[in-house]
Amino acid sequence: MIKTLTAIALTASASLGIGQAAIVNGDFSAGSTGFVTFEDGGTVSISGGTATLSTDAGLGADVLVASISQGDDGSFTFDPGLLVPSNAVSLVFDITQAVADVDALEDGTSFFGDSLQVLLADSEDLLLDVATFIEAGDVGSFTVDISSLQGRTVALFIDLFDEDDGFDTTFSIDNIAFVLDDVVNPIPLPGAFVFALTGFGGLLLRKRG
Ligand SMILES: [Ca+2]
Ligand SMILES: [Ca+2]
Repeated sequence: MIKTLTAIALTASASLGIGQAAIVNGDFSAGSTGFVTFEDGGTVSISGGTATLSTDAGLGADVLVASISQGDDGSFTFDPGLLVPSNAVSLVFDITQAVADVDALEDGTSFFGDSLQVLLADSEDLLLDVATFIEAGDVGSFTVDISSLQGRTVALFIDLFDEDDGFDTTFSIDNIAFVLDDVVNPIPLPGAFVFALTGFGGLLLRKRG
């Protein structure tokens, strides 16, 4: 009986804290380890614990000019994919730089501005993909709800798009991580039961004393 009560009490008092599971080298402290890099009209620089993607002067052959990815080699094979923990609630990352400079080689006629896309692509269902677009000036910490991707295999893409907006734009990203909900099915206890447990513990203490 005592063992049962102890087990219930421990479960009930399980931590409600939030923790993070590492995406490999999400803080870029190990350089480009864990990431696949792509450049075609843009430049990727990973140094000082930060990844920086910049559009080059002029336009690339495609609007996608640079990318870093994890969980895929850029050909959407998802091998090896990135497993989203079953208790992951969000993806967080910091944008520490989002600066636009005039690009005289662009016409500036595009309706769209240069942007950085942070994308979690689902390996089986495009409709589950979660994407966020960052534009010039968007510095700060971002939190993206990924509860729809719990337990699924995905790939993380940080994609830089160079539009014909008259600017070259540089983005720096850092501290990419999953945020986990640590709660493991807590059992709600009625107040009277908690009171009884506390009293029971007190009795034990007095006996031992
Ligand atoms: Ca450009
Ligand atoms: Ca541009």
